[in-house]
Amino acid sequence: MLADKDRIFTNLYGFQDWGLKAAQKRGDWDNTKALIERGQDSIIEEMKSSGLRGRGGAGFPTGLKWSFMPKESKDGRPSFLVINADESEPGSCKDREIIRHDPHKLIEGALVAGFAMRARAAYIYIRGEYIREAETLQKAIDEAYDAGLIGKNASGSGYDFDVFMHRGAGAYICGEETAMIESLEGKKGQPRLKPPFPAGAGLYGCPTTVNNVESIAVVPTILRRGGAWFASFGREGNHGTKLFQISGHVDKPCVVEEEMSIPFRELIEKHCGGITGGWDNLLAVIPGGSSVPLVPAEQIMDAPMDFDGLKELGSGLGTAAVIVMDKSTDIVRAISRISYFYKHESCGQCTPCREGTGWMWRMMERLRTGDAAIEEIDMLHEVTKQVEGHTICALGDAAAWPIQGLIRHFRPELEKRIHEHNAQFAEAAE
Ligand code: L3W
Ligand code: SF4
Repeated sequence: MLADKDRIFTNLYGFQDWGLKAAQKRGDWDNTKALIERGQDSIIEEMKSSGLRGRGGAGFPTGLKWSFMPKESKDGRPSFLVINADESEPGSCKDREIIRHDPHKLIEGALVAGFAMRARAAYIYIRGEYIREAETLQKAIDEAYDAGLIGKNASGSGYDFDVFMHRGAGAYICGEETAMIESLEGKKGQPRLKPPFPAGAGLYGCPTTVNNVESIAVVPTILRRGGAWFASFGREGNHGTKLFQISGHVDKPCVVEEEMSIPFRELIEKHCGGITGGWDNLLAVIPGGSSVPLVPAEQIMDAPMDFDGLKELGSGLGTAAVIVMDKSTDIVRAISRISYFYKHESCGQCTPCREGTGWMWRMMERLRTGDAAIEEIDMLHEVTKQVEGHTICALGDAAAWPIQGLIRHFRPELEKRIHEHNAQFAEAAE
């Protein structure tokens, strides 16, 4: 278990004030100028050595991503950092806690990361429903400006750097990095085709890096304590500390910072007081937010909670939003509800997703009630395969994978419902 001295988010539960003075007492903004004076290349190398992988779901190596940004400006074009605070993945609620209770970690991280990428400014795109969080964040940004920590000659470093907050308007798809860029430009939030990646052509056509809130908020601590310190946690290729968000059928749902790769059982025992009704009552877990396939109880128990460990189980760490379901769960209904979410949130610009998400949800509803033919299970699986990998952005995959997970692990339950429904129908007809 992670020792208190190794926690980055020391005010995660808001026991102390989030404001600048209290944040400084906790170590934030401590000689930020010295961090900047290390120079861009040195900061990027330190981030690479930390092994930090993006905390927004995809797990792309952060230092490597920053290194894609140009060292020289072409045609006088500025570079930008965009921070993804559009936390909308069902189950995810960690970025919210950072913004509520530790906003200065994010703003200081924005400055240092922005400097490392030679960015002119950071845009923090915050989920529209996070009304109080947006108020807190804006106040924290204002405090940082007033104290000379950001803005002209930020923190006395000689570097000019602005931080702007932009509120979303409630579309899940704006969490996809290129849809977010479109939305920031004032357009309809629809994903762009990649490549080009944002590092080549992003906000207003300028080089841009989009990073998740948690990825940026850990940067100052990594630089102060060293990449090797961060890399000392977790397994090879899965380093660092991580915010896990555990919801569902546990005794105490919570957001907690833990060592990457902690086994699932230990995570739940130590922080959540166990599974409701005991371990024998566990049915399945969605370990990384609604986009990743569920893992049945017997497979998840001793699994390391990290990118590679969960990938081996056919699932993923995603945002580490761990949704625990006990045996009282109607698992077919749960996945059908997730299907409805993706159908609702599809931006509609590519056919496999626009049409496929509706098809998948309607078939899921038929399977939920059992009012389907046995062959429709394979037919639905086939539809998920037609959507997966055939769309502009990852929403198509995210809609397909939970259903594939259900069919892989709970086919007998689907068949049982159809047989029971047919038996009832036959009985009624007699
Ligand atoms: C330059 C290359 N850049 C990749 C960059 C790319 C992006 C990052 C990862 O989806 C996942 C999705 C959800 N040159 C590059 C390059 N990059 N190759 O690296 O890219 P990618 O395409 O692997 O992922 P993505 O499209 O960003 C994100 C999953 O996250 N998810 C949850 C999302 C939840 C939220 C939320 O609530 N805040 O976002 C859960 O699993 O399904 O698979 O920056 O540009 N050659
Ligand atoms: Fe839009 Fe869906 Fe296509 Fe993504 S996959 S661009 S959400 S239609």
